[in-house]
Parts: sequence; structure tokens; C-alpha cells
Amino acid sequence: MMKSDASAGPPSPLDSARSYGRAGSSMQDFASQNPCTWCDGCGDYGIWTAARSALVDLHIWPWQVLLCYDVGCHGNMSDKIGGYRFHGLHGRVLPLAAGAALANPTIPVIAFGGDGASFSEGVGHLVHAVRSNYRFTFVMHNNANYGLTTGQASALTWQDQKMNSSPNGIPETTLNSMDFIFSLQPTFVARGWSGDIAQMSKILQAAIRHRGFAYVDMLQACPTYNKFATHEWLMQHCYDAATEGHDPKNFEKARALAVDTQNRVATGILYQTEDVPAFHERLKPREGVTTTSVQEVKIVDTSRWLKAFE
Ligand SMILES: Cc1ncc(C[n+]2csc(CCOP(=O)(O)OP(=O)(O)O)c2C)c(N)n1
Repeated sequence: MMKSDASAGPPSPLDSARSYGRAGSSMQDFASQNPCTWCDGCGDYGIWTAARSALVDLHIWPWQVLLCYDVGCHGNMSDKIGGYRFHGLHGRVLPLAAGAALANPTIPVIAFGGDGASFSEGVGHLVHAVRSNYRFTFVMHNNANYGLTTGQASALTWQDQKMNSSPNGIPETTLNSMDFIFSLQPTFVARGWSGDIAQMSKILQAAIRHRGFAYVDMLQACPTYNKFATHEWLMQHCYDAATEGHDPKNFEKARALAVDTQNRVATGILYQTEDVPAFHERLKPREGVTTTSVQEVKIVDTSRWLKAFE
């Protein structure tokens, strides 16, 4: 482990993204040979395009970013994009992205997960990713159902909607995901929707540059199984909160705006604070360390400890 009095730690993804500006990548650099298998009109196409566009606009090359995927329709993006990718288990993308971000805080890490993965299967991980403020971006593909397993209700399916697994509507109350996130004292909350690629790209660029856990709720059209928040519904109800003077520094106003989706849905960067250090910046033993944990990995002979069990 290398310690330096002068440095507060290894360079951050923010610094790296700046230095990447010397020579830019292109959308073609993130291309993959694999054909897309999403349904016609699936919002995943828009989110996939916005993700690549954000990386290109930040001048990040495919080998300078880690893209982590959960299991689901959205997770199928993992073989439709160039770059270093990690396709994990259902509901487990957050801990694996957190581990990668902690091991090497100098590279941007982006995790993609569905609402089923995030608010049912892996909801415990979401709680701790927000409160720990690990430094990475989380793109929550919010199609309000379990897409890959053919339209089961998720915790975010709207009340009274008939789904394949619940033909009479869900008996439980729909989880208020934004209220839940705000209750955990987040440092970055944004909302985009899959029909506005330019706005999603801008949100993602800000999220990648954020010095902590960036939660991005991407409302996603799912024409096959979600018959309520359709592309047309999203187009009619979503508006950019910045155009109405929203100040993302105001926690209480941001929370109220995020939760109130009755008549209109506010999008854009809803809340951001840079006042809270990221998890790895609070670790006392890492203070002044200029190397990353990845650089410190070395082969250790464990035989002397194993002798104790002989
Ligand atoms: C531990 C575990 N539980 C359940 C499954 C089955 N499974 C695979 S995808 C999926 C639903 C995915 O829904 P969501 O996370 O919302 O993503 P989407 O397909 O909508 O993008 C389920 C239940 C699994 N693969 N692993």
C-alpha cells in the first residue's frame, strides 16, 4: 500500500473522465456483433442508446469503464454493448458494482438493474448502496414489472393493474420507490424516461461525474407487459423539472417533486449534494493512499497459516 502525505487518495473517475477528453470515443466503439432481442418498442433500446451516448460525450473509451448488469430484459444489454461487462445474479448487481468501485475507484462503474431486481429480490442491497454512498451510477430500468419472466407484477406495478401473475390486480400496496430512496438520505437522485434519449444522456453524464452513489430512475416503456405507463403516457406526463426552475440542492422540494406523480412526472436531476464523502473516502486506513486495492493485490503464501490445521 503506497501512502502519500500530499494526496487524498487515488485519482477519481471524475479526473479520469476529464483526461479521457484528449481523444474521443464514438458510438461505434461501443458496438457489439450481437443482435438486439428486445421486443419492438421496448424502452431498453432508448436507455441502451443513452448509455453509449453519455460515455461517448464524456470521452470515455470502452476499456475505461465497467458496466455491470443484473438479470432481466435490461440485463440482456450486457452482450449488446462493447466494453468491460459483468453480468451478475438477479437482484445482486449492486453489491458486485460496489465491490468493483471500491477495488478500483479510478474507473467509472455503472450498474443496470430492473425494478423487480431492485425493489424485491435485491432491495436490501439498494438500502445499503444508498446509505453507504458507494461511488457508482445505478440505472434502474423501471418498467413496473418483471419483464423477462413475462409480465409478473413487481413491487412498483401500479395498484389494480391486471398482470400475468395477478389477473385481479396486486393485493399489496404499490411501493413508493422515490419516497423510499429519499428516506435513505441519497446524494444523487434523477429521473429520466426511455423516450427522451438526449435528456437521459445528460442525466447519465452528471451521474457518472457524481462523487457518490447516483440513483437514476429510468421510466421504461414495456409495450408487451406494461399497458399502463405506455410510451404515449410517459410522453404526455413527463416534463423536465429544470424548465420550471427546480433547484436540485433543495432536499425537501426534490423529495416532494419526486413523489408527486399524480398528474405530472418531474424528470431531470431532482437532487444532488456533493457535501457527503463517498464510502471509500471515509475509510481511515485508506487516507493518503495513492494506490488502489486492485494494484495492491499480490500472491501470498498461506501455507504457514494452514499448518495450524494439520
Ligand atoms: C435469484 C433469482 N430469482 C429469480 C430469478 C428469475 N428471474 C429472472 S429475470 C426475473 C425478472 C426480472 O425482472 P426485473 O428485474 O424487473 O427486470 P426486467 O426483466 O423487467 O428488465 C426473474 C424473476 C432468477 N433468475 N434468479
